[in-house]
Formats: sequence, C-alpha cells, structure tokens
Amino acid sequence: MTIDAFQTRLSDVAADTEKLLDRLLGNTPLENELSRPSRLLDAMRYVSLGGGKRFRPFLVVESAALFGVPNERALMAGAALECIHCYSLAHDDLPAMDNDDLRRGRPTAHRKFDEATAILAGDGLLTLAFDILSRTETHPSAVVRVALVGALARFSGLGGMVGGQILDLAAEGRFPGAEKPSSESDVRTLQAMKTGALIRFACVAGAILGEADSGKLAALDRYGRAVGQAFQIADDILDVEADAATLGKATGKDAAAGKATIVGVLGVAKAREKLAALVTEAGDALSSFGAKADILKAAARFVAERQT
Ligand code: GRG
Repeated sequence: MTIDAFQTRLSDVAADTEKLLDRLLGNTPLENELSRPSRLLDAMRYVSLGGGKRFRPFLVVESAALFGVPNERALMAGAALECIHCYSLAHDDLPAMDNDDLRRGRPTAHRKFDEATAILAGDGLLTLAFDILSRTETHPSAVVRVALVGALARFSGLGGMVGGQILDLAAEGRFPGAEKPSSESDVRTLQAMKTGALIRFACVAGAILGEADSGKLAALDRYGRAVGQAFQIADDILDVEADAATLGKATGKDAAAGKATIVGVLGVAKAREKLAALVTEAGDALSSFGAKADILKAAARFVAERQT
C-alpha cells in the first residue's frame, strides 16, 4: 500500500466525517434540548468543521473495517472522537493554556469569537461526543455503546488527555513549587496521555465496535500506542523544523515555552531513529491481520513522514 493510496482513503474519511459532523451540528434541537443557541452552535461548528486531517476518525474506520463493521457506525464513533479532539484544540489555544492566535490556518476560536464562547464551544463538543456514542446509530448493542463511552471517558479524561495536559503545563514550570516532569520517561508518560490516549482510543474503538476478542483488541491497542507516540514525536520535530505557513499554526513554541519534548531530551537525529522504530513496532503489532491491515501500516508511515 503506497502513501498515495492511503492519502486518498484519508481524504474520503475526512469528507465523510465533515458531512456527518455538519449533520450532528445542525440547527434543529433534538429530544430534550430546549434550543440550540446560535452563537454557541456557530462556535462549535467553527472549531470542528472545515479543517483538520481527520486522522483519528480514519483510524476508527480502518480499525473497525478489520472486523467488517459497517462504515456508518465507525463514522459515528469517529465523529465523537473528533469532537473531543477539536474541543481539546480550542481549549489548548486559550490564553490560559498555549495562548495561540492561529489554528488550522485560521484565527483560533477565542480570537474569532471571544474567550467565554471558545470555552463553551469546547464544553459543548466534549458533551456532544458522549451523546453521539450513546445513540443506536453508533451500535445497536447497548453493551458495545457503554464500552465505547467508558473507554472514551478513560482515554480523554483524568488519566488520559486532560491528565497529560496538566503534566505538560507542569513541565513548562507553570506551577511554582511543583515538581517539573523532565526525564525521558516523564516526557513519554505525559505525551502518551496528552496525545497518545486519543489515538489509542481510535484503534481500540474499532475493536470494540467489531466485538473483537481480547487478542485482537490487544493488537490494536499495541498499534495505537506506537502510532500515538510516533505522532507526538513527528509533531515535536515539525515544531522545530517546519514553518508556520505550511503547518497552519505557530512553530518554535515548544522550545520557547520550555516544553518537555522527546526532541528536547534526545535531539532531532535520535528522535528520528525512535520514530522509525515505532513505525516498525506499529506494523509488527498488526501481523496477525495480514494484508487486511496494510492501510493501517501505511498510516503509521504517514504519521512519521507527515509535513503538516
Ligand atoms: C486542553 C484538555 C486539553 C487538552 C489539550 C490536544 C492537546 C491536549 C493539545 C494540543 C497540543 C498539541 C500540538 C499536541 C500535539 C499533537 C496534536 C494533538 C496535534 C494536533 O493534531 P492533528 O495534527 O490536528 O491531528 P488536525 O488539525 O489535523 O486535527
């Protein structure tokens, strides 16, 4: 499977995800919703539509495809995950966090709207994610839906992405008197939480939707861990080497903020070696699926080689 074939598949999933999110974020209130206030809806749509690679939904769709899960179900779980991802970006850009002006080549949500609206847009997307997972459209089995809800909560919350974000802020020295995570192992843990956890969820969600046995679920989890780590290391390298116009966001911010990164700990050359090893690890994790998993193996290569 070439990177080009992978790119085509990624664009297809991105288009499907965009269409689905556009529908999920429609004007008409749903049962038990009193209204959908237009300012909040506009901000939620701004944060989640019209940009982004949709790499996480792609991972859900392709992991689920290994088990013959219908595309529409996987897209629902992918859309839920993308809501969490987009909320995290809007909150990460806030003045109290990274204080960024540019995201996906456009003004960040608090710049386009205002800080309170950007916070609420993130909150709205966070809760919408669990609403989406609870629907029978996502899976007819309540057991599967509860497993998805539980897994997304774990991977995105206290012991996952949100926990990773506070460790990241601690590593920047934001909390006077508190310990600064700075060793390679500290950095690996905070990155596995901040970035890796949602990517892991994407892969595990495919197995949950497919009601996979524990061996297959563990294989996708191992793949997701490797890809999640690779994704963050590639992001750290891009922060050092890419320019803001190509990336659609500010660069050079990690070093300026004193952020803990693998590039900071190991240097670019060693980080690149680590990246190559992780692509191999990701491929090995999927060996039991044979050629069916070629697209996921190509995805791991894409992560290592991506320029945006
Ligand atoms: C604020 C609760 C909270 C969490 C923030 C996601 C995150 C945690 C911080 C974002 C900071 C960052 C640059 C992390 C590196 C990896 C990452 C998540 C990059 C952005 O993801 P992409 O490249 O973005 O998939 P697109 O725009 O393609 O969706």
